[in-house]
Amino acid sequence: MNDLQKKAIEILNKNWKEGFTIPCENLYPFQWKWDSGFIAIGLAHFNIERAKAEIETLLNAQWKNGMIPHIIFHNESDTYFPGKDFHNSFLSPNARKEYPSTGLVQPPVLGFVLEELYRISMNKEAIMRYIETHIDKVFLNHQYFYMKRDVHNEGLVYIYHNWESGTDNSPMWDAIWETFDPPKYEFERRDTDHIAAEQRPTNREYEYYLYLIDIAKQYAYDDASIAANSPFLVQDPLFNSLLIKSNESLIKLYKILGGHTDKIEQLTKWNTKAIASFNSKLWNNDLKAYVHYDMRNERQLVYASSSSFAPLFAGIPSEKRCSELLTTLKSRFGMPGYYLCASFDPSHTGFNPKKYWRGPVWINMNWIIFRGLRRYGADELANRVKEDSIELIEKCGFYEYFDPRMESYRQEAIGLGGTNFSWSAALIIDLLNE
Ligand code: 9WN
Repeated sequence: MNDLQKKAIEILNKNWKEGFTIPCENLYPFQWKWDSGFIAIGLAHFNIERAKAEIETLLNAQWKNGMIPHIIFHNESDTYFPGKDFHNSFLSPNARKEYPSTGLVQPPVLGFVLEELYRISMNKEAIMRYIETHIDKVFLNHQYFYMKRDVHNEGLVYIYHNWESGTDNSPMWDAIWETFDPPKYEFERRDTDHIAAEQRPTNREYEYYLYLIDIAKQYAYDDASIAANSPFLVQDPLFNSLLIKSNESLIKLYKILGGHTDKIEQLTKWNTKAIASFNSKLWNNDLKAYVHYDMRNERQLVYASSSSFAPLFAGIPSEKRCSELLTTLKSRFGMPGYYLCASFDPSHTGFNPKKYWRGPVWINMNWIIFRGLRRYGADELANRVKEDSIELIEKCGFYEYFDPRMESYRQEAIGLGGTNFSWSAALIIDLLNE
C-alpha cells in the first residue's frame, strides 16, 4: 500500500463518527447523502463493515415517501449554517421523527454504490445478503423520484434547489437567479469561518438558497406544491445520469438476487423512457454537450460543465454523440496547461478557477467522468483524468477542490476549500485499486 493510500485511510478513520463519516471537520459536520455514497466506495476497500454501516445509517433516515434527505443531523454542531432549525424537516408528515434532516435531496448515487460494494467486496455471499436487505429501499427512493418529481411523465426528474444538484454555485444557476428577487435575510455564515470567502458563494447567493427553502417550507415540503410554486425547477444532466446509472445497477443486482421480475421490468421501463428524453431534451447541438433544462422558464441553460459529461457513466450517448462529446471535453476542458476536469467551461466569462463549483476540479466528478470514459473505451482520456486526480492530491493534499490551471502550482501547490476531505480520500483509494 503506498503512502497516499495510507493517508487516505487515516482521513477516513478520523472523519468516522460511529455510524457515518462527516465530509470535512467543522466545515461539514453532519452526514451528507452523496458524500456517504462515495465514501462507502472507499471504505469498502479496507473496512467493508464500515461501508455497510455508512449506507445503512443513511437509509435509516429515509422518509416515509421514499425520499432520502441531503443532510441528516445525527449530531449537534454549531459550525455549519443552515442547520436543522432552519431546515425544519418536521414540517413534513413524511419526515422521520428520530432523524432531523433537510427537506432536500442530493444526486441518487446509492444504486451504483451498492453495485460497487458488490464489486469490491471479497465475500460475495455476505455482501449479497446485505444488498438483499437494503435494495428495496433504494428502489423506493427511485419510485419517489419518478412519481413525485417527474411532473410531465417524461422520465426526467427535477431538482428544486441548487443544493440538490451537488454543484451548488455553478454559473448556470446565475441565469435562474436573474428570474426572481429574494428578500434580504439576517443570518450568520459559518462556512466562511473555515474557508476564505473568495472560494465560497456570496452572501447574496445564500439569500437565494435560503429563500428557496423557505418556499418549500411554506408548503411543508410537499412535492406537488413545490413543483407548482418554486422559481427553481431544473432537469439536471448530472442528477438524471446518476439516477439512470443507479437504475441500471439495481437491475443487475436484482438479477443476481433472482426473482424480482416486476421491479426489473419497472426499472427497465424507467430507463428506456429516461434515456430517450435525456437525449432529445438535454443535448445541445451547437455546444455539442449535455446541458441543464430550466423547466420554469422552458429553456435549456446552454453552458458546458463537468455535469455535461456524466451521461457517459450511464451509457446515455450513442457512439456518434459520444465522439462529439469527447471533442468538447478535449477542446474546452482538456487544453494544454489544464488539469481535467474543470467544473465549469474555462472559456466562459463565468469561469472562476478558485471558486467552488465555478471552475475548480472536484475528485467525485473526475471519478464519474473516468468511469464514463472507460465505459466508452476512451482509455487514454480516462487515464489522463485518473492521473490528473492523483497528481493534484499528491501535490496539494486531500482538498475539497483544485484550481485546474497548471500554472497556478508553479510557485506553491495549494488546494482549495476544506482539507482532509472524505470523498477525495475515498475515491483516490478506489482509483488506486482500480
Ligand atoms: C451544501 C458536503 C457538501 C457536498 C456538496 C458541496 C457542499 C454544502 C455546502 O458540501 O455543499 O450541501 O454547505 O456548501 O457543494 O456537493 O455534498 O461535502
